[in-house]
Amino acid sequence: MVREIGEDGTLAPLDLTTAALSLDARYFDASAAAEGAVGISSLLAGRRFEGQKSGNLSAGLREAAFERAGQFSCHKNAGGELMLLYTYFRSSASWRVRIALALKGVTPRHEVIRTVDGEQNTAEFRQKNPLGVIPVLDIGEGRWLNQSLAIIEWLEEVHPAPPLLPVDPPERARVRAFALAVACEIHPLNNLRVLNFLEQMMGQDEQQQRLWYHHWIKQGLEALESAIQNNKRSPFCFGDVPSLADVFLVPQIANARRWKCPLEAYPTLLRAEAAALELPAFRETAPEKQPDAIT
Ligand SMILES: N[C@@H](CCC(=O)N[C@@H](CS)C(=O)NCC(=O)O)C(=O)O
Repeated sequence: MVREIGEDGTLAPLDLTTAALSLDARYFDASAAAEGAVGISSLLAGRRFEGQKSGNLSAGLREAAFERAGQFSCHKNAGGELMLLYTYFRSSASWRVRIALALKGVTPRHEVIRTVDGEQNTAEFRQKNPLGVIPVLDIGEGRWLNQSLAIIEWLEEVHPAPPLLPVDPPERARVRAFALAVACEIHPLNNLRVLNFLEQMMGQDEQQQRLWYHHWIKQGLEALESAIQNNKRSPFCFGDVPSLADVFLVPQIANARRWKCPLEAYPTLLRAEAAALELPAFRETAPEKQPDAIT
């Protein structure tokens, strides 16, 4: 049993699950996480433990930490295979999952589903997701997860560090509401199949589709901007570390930019986007960095 020395000198058992939950994303060490370690030694550094000096972890404690953190590792399914993400470089919903996986240090294999060619509509793919949309995450043993938010919340549960939701329940609800505004209010109206329907079934030309897209983006982004415009100080949507809100925001902004939507009216969103894109988990998972990207 390892005991932590509190500021007032009291001793408390060290709960490594809680410790890992409070891991600050800035200290997240992706390479350590690749080994299942989740950067836990940087988490524990600077804290005081019974019988040892601050910042000087005993081999025993380090080992215990790594062992505990290893239980969070979900790179591999029960059969020892890497998880498989069905993705497409331009799919913003898939990008959300790519970001979340990268933030957690989880590296699945990728299988490309070219939605522009209708590969999501094959009977084989619809077995994995009857709705015929990506992303889908194959976690093994015939289990496929769909809906980016459900996938990311699953990931959050099995791989809690670094956390993508704040600790405070009302704040958690605000962050979720922000992500849901993207997932349920903005993105579905601008999805490929909706735009295809406008064109093919309703005879709307490109200009009319653009009008549709711009209208719903403007309405959605205005609401998101006002949801966080009181945040004058912290770089990300809801604080000093990226959350679910940033994971959903960044791909949506990129999508809006691709459709040439004016974005100057959303300075707080753009600031959060810039902060997120400083991080490799956002930058390296971007559409243009994907092997299937069309140049
Ligand atoms: N709400 C779903 C949306 C998934 C979705 O619409 N994916 C798009 C790509 S971003 C897709 O597969 N579209 C195919 C189509 O519209 O036919 C999620 O968050 O996972």
